[in-house]
Amino acid sequence: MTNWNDITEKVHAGERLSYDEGVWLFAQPDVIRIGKLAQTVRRRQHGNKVYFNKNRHINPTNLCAYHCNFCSFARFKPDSPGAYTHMPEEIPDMVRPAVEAGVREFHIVGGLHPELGFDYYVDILKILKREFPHIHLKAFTAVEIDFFRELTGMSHHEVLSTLIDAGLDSMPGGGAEIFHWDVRKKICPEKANQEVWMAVHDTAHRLGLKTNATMLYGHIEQYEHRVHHLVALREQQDKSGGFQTFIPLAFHPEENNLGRRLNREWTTGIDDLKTLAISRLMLDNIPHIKAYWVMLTPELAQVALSFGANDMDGTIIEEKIYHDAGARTSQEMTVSALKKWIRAAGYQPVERDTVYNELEVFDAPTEYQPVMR
Ligand code: V47
Ligand code: SF4
Repeated sequence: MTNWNDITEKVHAGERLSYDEGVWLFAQPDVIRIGKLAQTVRRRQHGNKVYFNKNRHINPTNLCAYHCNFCSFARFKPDSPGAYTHMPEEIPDMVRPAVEAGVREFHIVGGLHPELGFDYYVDILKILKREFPHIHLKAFTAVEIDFFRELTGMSHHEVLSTLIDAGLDSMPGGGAEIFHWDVRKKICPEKANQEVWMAVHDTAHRLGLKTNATMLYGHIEQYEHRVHHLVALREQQDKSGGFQTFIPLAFHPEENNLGRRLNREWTTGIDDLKTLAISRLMLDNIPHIKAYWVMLTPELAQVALSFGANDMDGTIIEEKIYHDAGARTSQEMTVSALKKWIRAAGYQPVERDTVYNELEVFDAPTEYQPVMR
């Protein structure tokens, strides 16, 4: 029978937790105890450091050929209220102020445009790389890559190679949602399934790209589905090794079918912390766990740093996916605010680039600092 003593011993010995142990942990009400265990792992791996970066999100279009039930961002017709498409040549001027302010990464994801072809996406990378060669382009989820395969008839390998030639440097972790088909068929049946999502990341890793992974939780899934998801990622990482960060994504219920039709609600802070902590415990081969402040709120992200997370994401500047779904957080965080949140939680802020080279290690907090308001 699974019990705290065995799990604690395994965590202290650096041994891998099983699927059953993951499910058992989710069922435990003692989130502090789960957090303490996750913190043992996090401190062993990263000491007192918390990473952030200077990034800017770019969502080129919200027109989408798919209809995911949790999505509040997509529009389906060019004349639908709020629908937009930025053409590639418009984008540099949109993002220039961020570049001038020192941003080092563009995080580029968006809708699967039903009419524009693959060249639209290739051109976005080419133009941004030409204008801003020093900026890292972290672009397109595995779902987008698979959509490009469908558009062009090319293989994932050919699609990714073309994008790398155009300037792609790494890939974000979106589109993973919940892999288990019992859930996936209800929330996003059109999307690349588990096997395809994994195959894209496998190909990316073999082409030398680092990628991230996510899990969208807090909608219709059970704990078993979450643990199945984590174990699937862990197995893929054993094979291809290129995942660098895992980001649990809390479902936001406004303006989407799941929120409206099924009356799904916001996740609770306790579930958010538990999910982060168990992710840290289960994913023994993925180095970083991100507390995405836009989604969690900076306040909860700060607490998450003591529940296994070691990364806060970055400055972001413009965020649409979560704000369309009801997020009340701001769109942007300055570097000095990020540093304050991190230091006030008792950690040492470290500015990183996208692939975790340390760019600047800031002073560790020496005394308690009240959080700025
Ligand atoms: O794939 C969409 C999720 C993802 C909702 O790699 C929603 O560093 C909650 O993947 N409620 C895109 N979540 C965001 C993403 C991401 C974010 C930050 C950092 C990184 C990274 C990746 O957002 C989608 C989907 O899973 N999403 N709608 C919603 N209503
Ligand atoms: Fe389209 Fe992505 Fe929204 Fe699904 S989650 S409807 S693929 S924009």
